[in-house]
Amino acid sequence: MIDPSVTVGSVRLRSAVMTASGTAGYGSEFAPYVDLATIGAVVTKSLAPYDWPGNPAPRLHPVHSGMMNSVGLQGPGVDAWLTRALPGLLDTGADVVCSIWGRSVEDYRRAAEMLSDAPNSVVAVEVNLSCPNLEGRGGIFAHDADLSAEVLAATEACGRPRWAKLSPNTDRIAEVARAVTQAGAEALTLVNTLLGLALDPETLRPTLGNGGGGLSGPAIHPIAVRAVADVRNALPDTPIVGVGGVATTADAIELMAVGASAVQIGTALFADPRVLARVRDGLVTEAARRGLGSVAEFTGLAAL
Ligand code: RRO
Repeated sequence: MIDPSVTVGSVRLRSAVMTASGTAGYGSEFAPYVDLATIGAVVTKSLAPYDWPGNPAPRLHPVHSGMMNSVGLQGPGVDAWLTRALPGLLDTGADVVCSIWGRSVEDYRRAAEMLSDAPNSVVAVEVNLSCPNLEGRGGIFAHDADLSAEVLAATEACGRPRWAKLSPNTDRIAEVARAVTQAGAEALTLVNTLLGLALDPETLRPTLGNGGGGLSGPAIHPIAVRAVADVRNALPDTPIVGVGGVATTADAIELMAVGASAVQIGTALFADPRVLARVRDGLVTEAARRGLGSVAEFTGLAAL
């Protein structure tokens, strides 16, 4: 028997496969397609301490090898999520990672405080420092190591492990990773989307309502693999959750082999949410074929 479970720092997950924030709703939306109690965790769309309307439509647009999005952080806020969406999600038996965002350090602090009494099945908080679609705030938090560290230090009140989600739109990812780890992040989620722009070929106007957006999907997979490898090399003791263009078992193994303890699947869910179960099972099958005793043994297996 192959052990399918993995650990991300102090958090034990039933499977190495999670949903990626923003691609599976806030609640039990995916329960009709996959038994949510058998995946690693459901990671929520990022929540602020207040409700937020998001960006004008269109918010999603398919491109070669991936997808562009500019959802603009739409959400009901942490309190409304705790009372309206979380109970139904917990009924599925899922473990949950709550992703939070803010426009200021204070916002992140408030969002974290609101989670202090959340049920134990909210096993971690993912601190999203890397949304590409937030304007009027002077850029992406995760491009500033000091500011990112300040945010992490401010989120301790959530009372559970914090994973810092970082941006691939910088060559300083290892520097930011070090800063947030020293400030209290137990793990790192690598990576968010890449800044992109796509035009309608006829009108030559941006395809998304907000202009540019974040690129995700197979196109960014090698970028995610590189980011995980670089950060693992710089911080070998910090657990990493790999995310970026995972659509197959081989993609997941690639991220784990360069150092990820677990993976998240996002864009591929739009085509078929059952990819979660396929990769969950594929990791076990592939571990057996390679003579491993557990899925966790894929972590760091790369011959770099
Ligand atoms: O809501 C979004 O537009 C969004 C977020 Br919060 C994020 O972290 N990454 C992304 O590609 N889109």
